Amino acid sequence: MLPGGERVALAQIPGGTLPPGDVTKFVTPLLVPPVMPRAGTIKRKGGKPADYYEISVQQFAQQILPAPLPMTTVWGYGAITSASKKGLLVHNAPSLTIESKWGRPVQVKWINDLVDGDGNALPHLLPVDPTLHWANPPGGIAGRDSRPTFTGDTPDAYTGPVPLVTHLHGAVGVGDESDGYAEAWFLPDANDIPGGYATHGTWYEFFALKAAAAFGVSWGPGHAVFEYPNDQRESTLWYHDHTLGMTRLNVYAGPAGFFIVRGGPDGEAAVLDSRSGTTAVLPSPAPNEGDKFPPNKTYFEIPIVVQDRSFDVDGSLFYPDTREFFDGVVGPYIPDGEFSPIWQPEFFGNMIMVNGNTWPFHDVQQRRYRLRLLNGCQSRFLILDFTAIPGVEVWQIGNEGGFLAAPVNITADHGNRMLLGLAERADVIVDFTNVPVGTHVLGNVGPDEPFGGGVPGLDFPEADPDSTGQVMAFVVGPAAAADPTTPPQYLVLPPITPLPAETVVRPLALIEKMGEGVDAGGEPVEGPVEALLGDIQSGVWIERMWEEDVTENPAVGATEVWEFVNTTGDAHPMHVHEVVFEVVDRQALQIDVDGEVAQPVQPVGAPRPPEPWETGFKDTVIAYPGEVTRVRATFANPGQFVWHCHIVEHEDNEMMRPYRVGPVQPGQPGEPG
Ligand SMILES: [Cu+2]
Repeated sequence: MLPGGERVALAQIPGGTLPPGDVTKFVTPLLVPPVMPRAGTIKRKGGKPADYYEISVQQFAQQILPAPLPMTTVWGYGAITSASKKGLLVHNAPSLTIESKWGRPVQVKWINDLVDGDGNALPHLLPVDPTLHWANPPGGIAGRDSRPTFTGDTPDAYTGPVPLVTHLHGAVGVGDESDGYAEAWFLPDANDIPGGYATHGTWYEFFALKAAAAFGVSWGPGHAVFEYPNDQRESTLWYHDHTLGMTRLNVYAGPAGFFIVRGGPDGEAAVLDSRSGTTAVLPSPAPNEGDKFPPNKTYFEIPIVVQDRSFDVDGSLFYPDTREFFDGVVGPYIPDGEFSPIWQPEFFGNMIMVNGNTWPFHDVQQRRYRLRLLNGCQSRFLILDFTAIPGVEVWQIGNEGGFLAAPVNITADHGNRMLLGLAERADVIVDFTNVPVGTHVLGNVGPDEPFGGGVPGLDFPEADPDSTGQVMAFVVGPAAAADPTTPPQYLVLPPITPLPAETVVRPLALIEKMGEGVDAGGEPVEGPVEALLGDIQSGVWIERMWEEDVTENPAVGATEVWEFVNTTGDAHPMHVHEVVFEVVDRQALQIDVDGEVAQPVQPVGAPRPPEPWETGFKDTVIAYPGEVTRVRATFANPGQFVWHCHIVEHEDNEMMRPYRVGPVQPGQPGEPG
């Protein structure tokens, strides 16, 4: 573990009533998510044509666990309209992949369809803690998007209609009206919304007007229409819910999917083969719109999302309904104390789900594959471990922002292991050419607890080898044909254009707030109450809650370095909306006699350059404890966005802040119209 203080709480690997050992591994084939069908094409005078989608979130049952174990009730996105007769109107978790082309905008009508057959609102599948600063629809117009105050008893979980708002993670240059701002949520258009409830968040109407002006679209009950410009580098994005104080639960319930931007000057066609100087051949095809489902084609390019989940014996998703689950704290809970009664400081599922199935297998040939990997877990850092696959060779060629500066040989140079923080993506070439025919398991040696950096097995215990230490199996068979793809060592990736020099350096703080509670035996327990962000003035950090005014306000077009000063004991994957950034460096911080980061904050020693897989551009970066992690970004597009930790339990309880590019917008919430 890197310096930075004591680990304050151990994660609990126990889960629901279904033990991981009762779930047979490697009996379910990996789902290769098909492509989301378009509802149509929008042609605009003098503008670019756009792909148009109509996508709802619904509740349904899915066979996540292998049969004959029960199905699981989940939520997922799915198209409700298809321009083509062959389009798949399928709701699934993860959802179908949106395939987009560089320079061609995508417009989506996002629909909250969490209603039952009678049109009445469905309650949440999971326990919603109403004591956080959250969407709070029952608060009405005056009390929405607040931290409600309670008197008397500790409140029970919220069971009313569910707010949703979709964020496209990795979308660069998107208008703020389309970014899925956490206070732009909306309830389903249900028959039975209780009187006095807010049906949408604080920013919904302001953004509805902006969207109408920008794209001529109209928002209404239960839906919003967002547009993504897609003029960023070719890259792997993903879409998921982003509702204030509920993201951890909404995402755990299922709604998430891949969104791939292809083409452009930094796209696949610009990857060269160094032997010939001509365009290289990467493993393909990926699924296409119009492919059959289940597929009758073999795919050599596959998106893979790894998520952790726990289940009860009836197949339902398990997520703790009491703080006690985390660290034994039974109170005092709000309003008698400062602990939220349900919120978990972190959550670690005790099973691994890949593309919507626990521990699937995938038949592969002795040749190269391109895998677009995503860590979609709640709090779990993954260290994907290829060491049990003899003869495999793994090269990383891309990350969140597209292709790296150069391919990275994970096998030869990095011990055949790949660290993947929450929401990070890795575009990898996995070469099975020399892997013996048979079944081989992709492992995980990341911890079953908060991650602080360091070496598996040395600085922290590796994940349980019988459960979360296994991810999926590759069943290797002979190649059906010669492999036409370019060996990764010959790949010349598109040149990276560095950002301009920064004009502002902005020190920012990652903070954990501890509280004093008691366990069931009445013994005192110290535990996390919130995770927080803050700014730093004269080397001293200042806690900033979500409700406070914007403190990060880059000018339009400014290039800034943001310094994530991690004062906590754990690593946090920091995500900035709207931009991709360069990782500049990391540097140790002066530690005080108590082992805490000293104030005033003082970097010590030589800065450490980014890791080889952090070249190019990223949208999420691991900020290690006791270090400052510096990133550089150009803020080209005005508007109101957020930056936050992507441990979704942290994000939901204050580890997210609004930021604004450019001046206050006329008519924005909180400002005179
Ligand atoms: Cu965090």
